[in-house]
Amino acid sequence: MNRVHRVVLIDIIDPHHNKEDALKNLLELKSLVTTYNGIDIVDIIQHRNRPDKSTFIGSGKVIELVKIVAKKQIDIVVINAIVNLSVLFNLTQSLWTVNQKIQVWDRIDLILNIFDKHAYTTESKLQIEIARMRHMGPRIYGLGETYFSRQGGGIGTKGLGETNIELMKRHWRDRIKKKKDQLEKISNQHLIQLERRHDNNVLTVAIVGYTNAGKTSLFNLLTRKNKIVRNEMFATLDSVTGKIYFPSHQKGAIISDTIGFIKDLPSSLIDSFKSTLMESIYADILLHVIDISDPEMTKKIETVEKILRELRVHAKKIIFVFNKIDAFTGDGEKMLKDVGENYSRFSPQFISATTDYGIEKLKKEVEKAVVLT
Ligand SMILES: Nc1nc2c(ncn2[C@@H]2O[C@H](COP(=O)(O)OP(=O)(O)OP(=O)(O)O)[C@@H](O)[C@H]2O)c(=O)[nH]1
Ligand SMILES: [Mg+2]
Repeated sequence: MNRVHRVVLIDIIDPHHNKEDALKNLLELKSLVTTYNGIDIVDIIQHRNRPDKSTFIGSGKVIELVKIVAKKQIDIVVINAIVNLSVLFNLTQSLWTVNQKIQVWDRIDLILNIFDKHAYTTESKLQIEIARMRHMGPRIYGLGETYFSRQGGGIGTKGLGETNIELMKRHWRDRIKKKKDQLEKISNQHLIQLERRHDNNVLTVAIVGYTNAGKTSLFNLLTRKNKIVRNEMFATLDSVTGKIYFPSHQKGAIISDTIGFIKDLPSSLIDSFKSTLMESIYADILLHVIDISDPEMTKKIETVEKILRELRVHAKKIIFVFNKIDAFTGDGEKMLKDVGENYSRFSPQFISATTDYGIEKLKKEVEKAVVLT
């Protein structure tokens, strides 16, 4: 059995941000970290400051962090931001003095490590490997440079370090290329499948949305499948497809469920997952599932829309599916008015995937879209 990792979270808050936002940010980070499993959050450093260029938290806080890591036997430091790789390198170096196995993760590392635990197919594993190599590569050169110049420096052979770094870079590039070629083969098979569907006039509906919104729950309801539903972020990592039938119409459709989105996903990471997201990119109709009981709903809708734009989705019709209506506790009338004002072009539907509320009506709406498309 692996022992539980002891973690310290670092969150730098811009002095201009209000306290409430900072708290929400921290809550999301906490639920992300606990999704990883086997992690114990031992300490949290929340500091109001501007990010420092070389250490992110500033030299004073680094001293504090070194003490915490030593005293509380921390294994992993998680930074709630996407930071420059040199920052991760500098922090790792400072912390080495007290723990030579210390790991410093930024948000991308954290997400990739979570993905890694939930990846089952060759495709998602390859995508993670490629994303990780892209993210890790420069850090390894960083270590290499310090290490090799120290080695070489003493005996007056400075050139040695440089050659080795070049070799390492080339080796790294070759490995990425190999993995990419493997992934491309899988992507191409997908494309052929999508084209075949298109040629046969089979319509496709894709379920998309923020992570934990209830996409898989809805997918299971519509397809009578039994995919894993968990109160966890990124429970789903691959795309799965099923069939949806309509009682009054012969024309069924293929429906897919896929990985959820989250804010601050760098484009490179989204890019790595394009193979998995292909079902969503080429779908005719999108069901954007939204957790209406979430106070952060509006921001999460924006995040999902932004990512859909980045992916250049082809859908001719997008339906907003407001889920978890059973858990909604706010002012119902106001909510209906707001949704009507802001999202009426997305044919808003209100459902509860746990109580079945609104599912029949949603199906009719999807059927209408399928018939019209
Ligand atoms: N109260 C309530 N909870 C729901 C509803 N639909 C889903 N949930 C819960 O929300 C959590 C996430 O559900 P999933 O279906 O796994 O959500 P997802 O969007 O597929 O999540 P990821 O795959 O992790 O991105 C689970 O704990 C579900 O039981 C609903 O209508 N009402
Ligand atoms: Mg899911």
